[in-house]
Amino acid sequence: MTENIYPVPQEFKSTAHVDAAKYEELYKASISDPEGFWREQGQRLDWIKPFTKVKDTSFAPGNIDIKWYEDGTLNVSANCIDRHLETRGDQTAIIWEPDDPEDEAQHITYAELHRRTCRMANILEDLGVRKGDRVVIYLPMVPEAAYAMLACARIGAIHSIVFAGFSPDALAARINGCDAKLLITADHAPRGGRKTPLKANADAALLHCKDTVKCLVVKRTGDQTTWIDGRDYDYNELAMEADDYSKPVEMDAEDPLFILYTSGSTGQPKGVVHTTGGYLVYAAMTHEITFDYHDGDIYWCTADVGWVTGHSYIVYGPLANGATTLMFEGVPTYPDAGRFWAVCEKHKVNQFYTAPTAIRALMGQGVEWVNRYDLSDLKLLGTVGEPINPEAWAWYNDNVGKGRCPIVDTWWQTETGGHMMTPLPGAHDTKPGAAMKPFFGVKPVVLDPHTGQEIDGNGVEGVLCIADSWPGQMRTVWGDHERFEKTYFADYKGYYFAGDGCRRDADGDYWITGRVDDVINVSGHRMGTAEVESALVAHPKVAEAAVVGYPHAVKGQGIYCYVTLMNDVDPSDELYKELRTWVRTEIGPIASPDLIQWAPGLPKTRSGKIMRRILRKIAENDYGSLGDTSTLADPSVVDDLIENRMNKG
Ligand code: 6R9
Repeated sequence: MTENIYPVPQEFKSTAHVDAAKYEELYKASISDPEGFWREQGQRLDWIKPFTKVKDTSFAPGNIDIKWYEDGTLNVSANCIDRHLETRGDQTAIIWEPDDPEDEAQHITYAELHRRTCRMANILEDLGVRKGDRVVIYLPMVPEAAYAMLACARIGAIHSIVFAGFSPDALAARINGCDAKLLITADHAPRGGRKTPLKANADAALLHCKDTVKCLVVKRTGDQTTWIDGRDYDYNELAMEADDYSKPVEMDAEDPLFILYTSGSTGQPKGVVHTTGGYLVYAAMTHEITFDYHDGDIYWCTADVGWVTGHSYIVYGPLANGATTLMFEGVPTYPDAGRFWAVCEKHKVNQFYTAPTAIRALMGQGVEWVNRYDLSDLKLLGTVGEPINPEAWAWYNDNVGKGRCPIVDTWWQTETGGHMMTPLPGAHDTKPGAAMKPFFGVKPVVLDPHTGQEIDGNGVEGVLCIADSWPGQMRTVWGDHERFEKTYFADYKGYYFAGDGCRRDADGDYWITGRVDDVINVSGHRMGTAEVESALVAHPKVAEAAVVGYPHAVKGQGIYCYVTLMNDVDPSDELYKELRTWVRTEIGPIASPDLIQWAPGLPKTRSGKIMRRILRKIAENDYGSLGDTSTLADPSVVDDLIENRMNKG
C-alpha cells in the first residue's frame, strides 16, 4: 500500500476503552453471538421493565421487520437526565456557546437540565401534546432545542427537527408530512452575525398547515414578531409558571423517539423513524467507544441538531453517558476563522468532532488562525458527513491535533442512527480518508453492483451493504413501510443497501468512495438531485431541469443544474440569479445552485429517460469517458452541452 499509516499514539493506547486485542475479541463476539453481545450492552441503560428478548430482526423480502429489546420499557429523558442527578447533579451537562463571542456562554448542570426539561414537558402537555403525538422543532442551536427534544421524549411525543436553514415551504412539508400538533420555534436564529427570521418563516409555513397546529415561540433575540392569539404561545412566559417536575412516561423499546426527514435518490425527503431502546443503546455505546469518552471530558460536536449527527452526538449519546457536551450556535468563520479554536481553548475541549467541509474552508484561511490558540486539551479529533480528502486530513492532523490526536473518520447515515465504520482511536492505526473498520455488531459486505453477489477477499471494490441488523437501525419510513423496503432492501435482497460505494483495501480496511445513487453531498448536507429539479421546474419559465453533483474544492460537491427554458424565454443573467433565489426560497440556502447551464435539450434515451451519467461527466469536465451514447435519441445534444460547459477548465 502506498498510503501513509498513522499509528495509534502511545499515550492513547494505555488509557483507551478499547485496544487492538479487545477490538478483535469483542468484534468477533458481536458477530458470532449478537444476542449475547447486545444483551450485555443493553445494560448501559436504566430500564423500567427489563427486556428479556434482545434481537428480532428480518431483512427478508416482503417482511422487513426490525425489533430490538422489544419487551423492555424505559424513558429516554430519564436515561439522559434523571439517572445522573444523584452522582452528577452539579456537573455541567451542556455548555452553550452563543453566536456572538461577546455574549456569555452558559453552563447548564444536570440538575438545571432536569428542571428545564420538566418545565418544557409540562408546557407541551398543557398545549395538548400527548404520547405518540408529533412535535416539529425549528430552532436555532440554543439549549431550548435540547430541552424540547428531551421533553418530547419525557412525555412520549415524537419529535421531528427541521434545520433552521430550511425554507417555509420545506418546513410546511415536514409539518404536514408527520401531521404535527405543535411547532416549536424562536423569534430569530442568530448565526454568523446575521439573523434568520424563524418566526416569520414559521408564520409563512403555517399558512399551508392545518389551523389546529399550535406554535410555541422561544425568545432568542427579543425582536418583535407577529403574533396570532390562540395559536402562538410564549415559551419564556409559560416556563416561568410551569412546574419543575414531570414524570417520565414509560415507553416501549420500540415506540418511536423521533422522525428525521432526509433526502433520497427519488421523490421528496422521507421521514426516517428511530425508536427508543435500541437507538439509545447504540448512540450511547458509539459515543463512548468511538470518541473514547472518559468521565470529566469536555466533548464538542459542531453539527446542528437539525441533522442526525446533532441528535446522536450532541444530545442523546453524550447525555446518556453523563457527559459534558458543548452546543455551538455559530459558524466556523464568525467573527473570524479562528472561532472553532477559540472555543476549544476557552472551554478546554478534549474531543472535537466536525465535518470535512469546515476543515477545508478553514484550511483555506491559513494556519495562523489555528496557531493563535492553545489546543493542548485536545485528545481526539473526528470527522463525519462526507469523504475527507487526504490533504484536509493531514492539515487537521498536523495543525489542530499536532500529530498527537487520533482522527476518527466516522461513516454512518441518518438511517443508521450511529457510527457504522470508524477506526477506534486506541485500537486502529489510521489512513487518511479511510473509515477503516466496522463498529461492533456491524457486518459490512461489498457487493458486485451488477450481480448482487458478495465479493470476498481484500483489494476489492463495489457497493456497500450491511448483512444484518444493529440496534441503531431505522425501523421504517414514517407512514410508508413499503418505501422503506423499496429504498433500502429491494436492490440487493437480504441486505441493507446504504447507497454508498466502497473499497476494501489489501489490508482489509474500508474506504467509502461516495454515493452510487442520485444523492449529492454538499458541504456534508445530503440532497436528492430530484428535489432541486422539482424546485426548478416549479418555476414558470423552466421547461425541464436535470441536476448533478460536481467536484467542489470546499463543499466537496457543488450543485450543477442543466436548465431547459420554455420556448418563448431567453436566457439572461437576471434569470440566472432569479433561479438561484427561487431554489433558495423553495428549499433553503443549502440547496442554492452553484452553476446553471442553459441547455436547449437534455440527453435522453429513446424512451425519454435523462442520461445523468453523461451529464455528470460533462459537469466534471470529463469528456473523454462519456461511455456509450448510442442509445441517445439525439446525440447532437451532447456536443452542444459540451461546447457550452460553464466554467471551462
Ligand atoms: C451522519 C451523516 C449520510 C451520507 C452517507 C455518505 C456520507 C457520511 C461519511 C460519509 C464518507 C464518511 N458520509 N459520513 N462519506 N466518509 N465518514 O452524515 O448522515 O446526512 O444521512 O448522510 O453521508 O455518503 O451515505 P447523512
